Amino acid sequence: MTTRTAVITGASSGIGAATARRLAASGFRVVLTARRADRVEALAAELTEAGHEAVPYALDVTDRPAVDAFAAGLDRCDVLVNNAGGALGTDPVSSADPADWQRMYEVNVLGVLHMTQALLPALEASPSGEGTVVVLTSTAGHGTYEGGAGYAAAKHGAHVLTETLRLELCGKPVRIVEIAPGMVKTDEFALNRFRGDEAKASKVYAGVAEPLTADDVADTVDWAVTRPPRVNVDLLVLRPRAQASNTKVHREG
Ligand code: NJP
Repeated sequence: MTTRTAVITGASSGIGAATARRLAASGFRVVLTARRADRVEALAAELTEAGHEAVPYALDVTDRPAVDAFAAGLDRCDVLVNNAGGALGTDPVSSADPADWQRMYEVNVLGVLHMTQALLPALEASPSGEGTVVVLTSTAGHGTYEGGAGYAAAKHGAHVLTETLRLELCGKPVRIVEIAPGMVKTDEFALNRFRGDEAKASKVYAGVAEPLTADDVADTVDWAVTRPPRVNVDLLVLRPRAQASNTKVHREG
């Protein structure tokens, strides 16, 4: 029998990489996917060196044939962490670029759909009966803010997918978990949102004493998937203490 296996999308950085480390430490064989092969290979090597089972796989979650080929080659999947995603731009609705919205929908919503559809048969067949789908949405999936409509619309889409799937799979041995973080300071999220503009990216966290870390979020994923199979953590919202809502953040100085 192979080891309990967790597939993590977007494992090349931030929350995905931290989740891979946490789940490996919890005894999962982790399958690390992202588009940047060198990143997932390096992380897999690091985890293997530390005595864990880790397999790298270069995958774009918006490429359905590639996702299907990946799923076909997998012998087992007990946990799927749909983490790949992100934001592009902070333009108001009046002037936002529709191409950015399309890209955000493709990765944050359709990416989750592709991966979940492709891996559901394996998750339902999980030998441990612990098939679990985790979706990393956002507090932007539960409320909006000025300049955030494109990202919020996509994350609302991911939230609705998750909630609907839980209803549709009721009675089957698969749990559906949504983790919705607020402000998390990761190396690339804000940088990608502002297309590499470091000054704009660092302003997001300016004066915030302690934004969440990638590991804070990974810890909640690990906790949710290691509950007894009867326990479904429907929705876990976490924010830094300094962030009371999407629009109320305490900044020092
Ligand atoms: O972001 P980042 P975080 N196919 O940019 C991958 C949500 N969230 O860890 O493909 C496959 O470090 C990309 O890998 P690569 C957020 O929306 C965050 O902060 O190699 N993978 C990278 O590993 C996202 O869903 C915050 O470029 C694709 C990963 O996705 C999740 O948490 C707040 C891909 C993104 O890692 C992780 O965010 C919040 C594709 N087409 C929600 N496109 C926050 N940081 O503040 C991208 O509420 N990736």
